[in-house]
Amino acid sequence: MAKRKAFITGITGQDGSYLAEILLEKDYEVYGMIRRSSSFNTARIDHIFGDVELVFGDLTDGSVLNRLMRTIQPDEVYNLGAQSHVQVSFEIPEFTADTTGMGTLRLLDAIREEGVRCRFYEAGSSEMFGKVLETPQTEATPFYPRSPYGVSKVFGYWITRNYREAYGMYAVNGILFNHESPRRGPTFVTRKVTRAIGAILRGEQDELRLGNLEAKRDWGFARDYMEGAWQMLQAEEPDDYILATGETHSVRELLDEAFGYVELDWNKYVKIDERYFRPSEVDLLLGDASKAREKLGWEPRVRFPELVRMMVDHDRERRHTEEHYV
Ligand code: NAP
Ligand code: F7E
Repeated sequence: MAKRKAFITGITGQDGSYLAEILLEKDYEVYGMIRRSSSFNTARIDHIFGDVELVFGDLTDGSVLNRLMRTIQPDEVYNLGAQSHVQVSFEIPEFTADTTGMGTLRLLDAIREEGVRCRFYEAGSSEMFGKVLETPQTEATPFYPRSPYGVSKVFGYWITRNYREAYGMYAVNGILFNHESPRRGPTFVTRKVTRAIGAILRGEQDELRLGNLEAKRDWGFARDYMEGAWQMLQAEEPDDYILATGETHSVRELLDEAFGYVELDWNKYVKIDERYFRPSEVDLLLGDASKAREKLGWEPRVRFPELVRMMVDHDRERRHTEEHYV
């Protein structure tokens, strides 16, 4: 039997790299779209470079998306590409909307235009709940985004639902709460903290500048969540699902857990810096993933303390200044 073909946007990112590994283990032929960059941007997938087919493209370039859908004819499309940094989205709102919002429309429309019969996954986000209207958040909780990023993801969510309803496409939204790993980008708060701990232990850093320590997040492990994304596309009918751990912790608790693990007192290192406060903040996220548990049999395997330790262990081992993800 011919291998199933998967197409991933954002394959060079945290989630894309885990998803590519998962799909290769399941014997898919994996195509990944990468952007041209003036320096290498494939550190997270270098270990599987020979096993995946990389093609150039960009979510802002519709003609390329059409050509890629026509020539590859994938069975499953995972749209993970995005300008994914919430604070940065306030600095570059139009680019964020173009990539993170309009990019989803361009890809869906390429699939429709080219008549490709595939299943489509959209990387939705708990940032859509923003200034939350109820806690815990479920698939029925109304959205109230608080950043250009969140607003762009709400567009991505609705256009995915609209293409499902209007054209009968198999298109699903994963509504994923924060998920982290040793491959997390270095400017997200978990990785910023664990990298700083590594540098402090090596005597390379003696200060860690952070913003709001009171914000609370539902933090899980990225690989668990990419297993869930794949499971969503295997269901008989397309539907939308939350993936979350059902636990919430403040940034302050993250500091306690991470610095406590290596027996350091974070109060000696952390300085509050106004630059890291957002124009409008998301104070509390806590997800209810019962639907994914009941309908897909999905469960998060890694809990908060284990996740933090995994990341600290990775970052204390690192001997080089450049990024080494795997
Ligand atoms: P990430 O590490 O920031 O990766 C983002 C990926 O998107 C990278 O491969 C990046 O390529 C690519 N990209 C950026 N702009 C693009 C463009 N214009 N055209 C094509 N590709 C572009 O993000 P992640 O944490 O893996 O998250 C994956 C997806 O899930 C994103 O859509 C994110 O918004 C969403 N999400 C993430 C979380 C989370 O907690 N991690 C939660 C909910 C939803 P370069 O490497 O070239 O920059
Ligand atoms: O911030 C606070 C910050 O940037 C978490 C993305 O993957 O998850 C991610 O978005 C919290 C916020 O993630 C610093 O104010 C304090 O309250 O790690 P973050 P995020 O904004 O939750 C969602 C689900 C996504 O979809 C996004 O793509 O931590 N915080 N001090 C800080 N945050 C950062 N980055 N840096 C600080 O110094």
